[in-house]
Amino acid sequence: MKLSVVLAAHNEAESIEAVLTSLAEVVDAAEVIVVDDGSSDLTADLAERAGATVLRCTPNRGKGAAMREGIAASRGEWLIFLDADGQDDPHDIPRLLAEAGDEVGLVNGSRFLGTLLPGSIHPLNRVANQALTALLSLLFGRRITDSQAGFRLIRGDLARSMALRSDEYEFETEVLAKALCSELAVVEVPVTRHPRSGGRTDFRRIHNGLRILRTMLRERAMASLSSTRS
Ligand SMILES: Nc1nc2c(ncn2[C@@H]2O[C@H](COP(=O)(O)OP(=O)(O)O)[C@@H](O)[C@H]2O)c(=O)[nH]1
Ligand SMILES: [Mg+2]
Repeated sequence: MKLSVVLAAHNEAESIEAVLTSLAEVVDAAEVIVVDDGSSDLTADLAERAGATVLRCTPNRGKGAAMREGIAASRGEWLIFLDADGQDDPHDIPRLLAEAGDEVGLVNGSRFLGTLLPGSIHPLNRVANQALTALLSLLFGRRITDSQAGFRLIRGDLARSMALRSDEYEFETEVLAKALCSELAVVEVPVTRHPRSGGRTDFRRIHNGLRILRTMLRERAMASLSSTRS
């Protein structure tokens, strides 16, 4: 299978090399695409030195905008998404790949089915994540355990055909909602979540939480609209 790995990275100079090294030990990807939009540190140079294809975009627009650039540039039959900050463990990738069947569109790496190591999630984010995940499950009629998972395997054609518009952290919700509305299956596998190995998150709880909620409701409304039309 032709595999592309897509990572959004913003000021991740402390972790990017280790993530790419560990990735290369685990999978033989056809391409590794790092999208850096406006880091003020050496993220892009370090990623290039580690052998990744680096897309440099300016100005900084957020994780979703970066991921959309990476997806558009990708050519893989399947795409792996993971964080560049060391929170996701490339050693979990074989577990994701094992689910890549003909009927499957997206394999979600669930931290709640797996292990959240101490310091890997703020208690408030954990509660908010679980509330948003319960709402998404209700809205889309499918029990999901981690709506905000960034660690995923997705069919390349499916990802590239989604008219994605997320600029920030609502990207995860938009991709998951669109996959749930596709004809293909969404499956979940347990993954381990580590604390950040350096740097810090750009996630702003209220601002980004509201964007996630708005995206969830919009995707549900759009799905209902298109099913009444067809
Ligand atoms: N290119 C790019 N990547 C971003 C941006 N914001 C976050 N990321 C990356 O997206 C991934 C997840 O972001 P992070 O802030 O760690 O989210 P958290 O794990 O939910 O706290 C990391 O690899 C970040 O470097 C951004 O504005 N641009
Ligand atoms: Mg992170």
